[in-house]
Amino acid sequence: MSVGSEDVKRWAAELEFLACGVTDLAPNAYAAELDAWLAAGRGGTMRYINRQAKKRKDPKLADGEARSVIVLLENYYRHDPAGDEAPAKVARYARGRDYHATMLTRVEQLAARLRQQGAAHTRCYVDTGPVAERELARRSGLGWIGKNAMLLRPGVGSWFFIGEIFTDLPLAPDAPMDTDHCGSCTRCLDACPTDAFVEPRVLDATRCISYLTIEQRGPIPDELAQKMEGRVFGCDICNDVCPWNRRFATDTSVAGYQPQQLLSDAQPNRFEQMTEAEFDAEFGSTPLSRPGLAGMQRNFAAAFAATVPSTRVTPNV
Ligand code: B12
Ligand code: SF4
Ligand code: SF4
Repeated sequence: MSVGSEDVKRWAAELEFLACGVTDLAPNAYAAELDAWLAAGRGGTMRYINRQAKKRKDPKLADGEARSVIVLLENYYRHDPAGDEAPAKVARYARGRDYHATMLTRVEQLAARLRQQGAAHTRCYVDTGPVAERELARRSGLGWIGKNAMLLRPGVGSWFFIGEIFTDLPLAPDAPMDTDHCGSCTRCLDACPTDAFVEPRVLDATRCISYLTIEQRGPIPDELAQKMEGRVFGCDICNDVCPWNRRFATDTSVAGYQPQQLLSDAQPNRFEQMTEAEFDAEFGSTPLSRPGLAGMQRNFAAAFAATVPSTRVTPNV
């Protein structure tokens, strides 16, 4: 049986992915933008992006056996007022189990089906691969790049992850989405507390609370710490204010994104007393394991620096 793009999309819908598109292995049309971003130091200490730049600019180098890329979107949104209002704020995407594993397992289910139907080669990525995921999604017709740098989808918004299957199946590519649905809106640019956008669609990661709390090693500069307002892991502001999300966000059907208690309980400062073993037991399978215990202690100290004069965090924050 020969597999076509429509078959793949039908199977993706059966697995309850939000959307599925197909693209080819052509070079990244925004390679120059990636180079400029890296050259300006916008990626800070995320040196892995420099190391992977060639592959990010040319998907063929990421996977020489593939002939098509299937791009999948996975809704992770859950109405969660307790998490939204918690004094210690964790970004929405990180309130459940580690999304890499949750989504990758589901992407691999689709890849297994492709192999049953004749694919000899499938390689799956969710966030961890040397590929420019937003650009692959844009050019497979799944959305446009908003002024907040996110991939947004008409009628959906941006509360989703992006994953891919590189495969040797020769699938018909979708037409890219080249339209801009932001119009004259600038809400995300205006709302960013650290002025991290150099211009629309260009984020200086070194000023972004998401980078500072998850990726950066070492202390968070005071000037930026003053703007964190309780954000101890990631930041959702430029997504929260977007009218597309306000209008269209709907709860995901995927159980793995169910918010866990995490930090929305009564003891938001408990990292102060925690041992490494306790942290691993409680947070080892969540995204909070990336900064680790020392990183979370640093984040709390910074996030409450405006209200707590010392580096110790008091119980009533
Ligand atoms: C490094 C990284 C970060 C960094 C830097 C983010 C950034 N904007 O560059 C930090 C730690 C700050 C970060 C934060 C977040 N991230 Co992040 N991150 C990544 C990662 C690993 C690489 C991104 C990258 O290469 N950045 C460098 C810039 C230059 O590339 P880019 O953003 O991909 O932009 C491409 C296009 O926009 C295009 N382009 C550039 N200019 C222009 C102009 C026009 C007009 C057009 C059309 C295109 C275009 O060129 C670039 C590629 O060549 C990707 C996964 C991946 N492998 O791609 C996830 C990823 C982008 N992150 C994701 C998420 C969810 C987040 C957060 C929401 C998490 C949070 N709540 O804290 C925030 C959002 C912050 C924001 N507004 O971007 C999702 C985004 C899903 C989506 N709907 O877009 C991804 C795709 C992970 C995933 N698999 O789902 N992230
Ligand atoms: S995630 Fe927060 S800090 Fe980063 S660009 Fe968006 S609003 Fe600014
Ligand atoms: S807030 Fe406005 S400008 Fe920013 S991404 Fe959403 S629609 Fe575009």
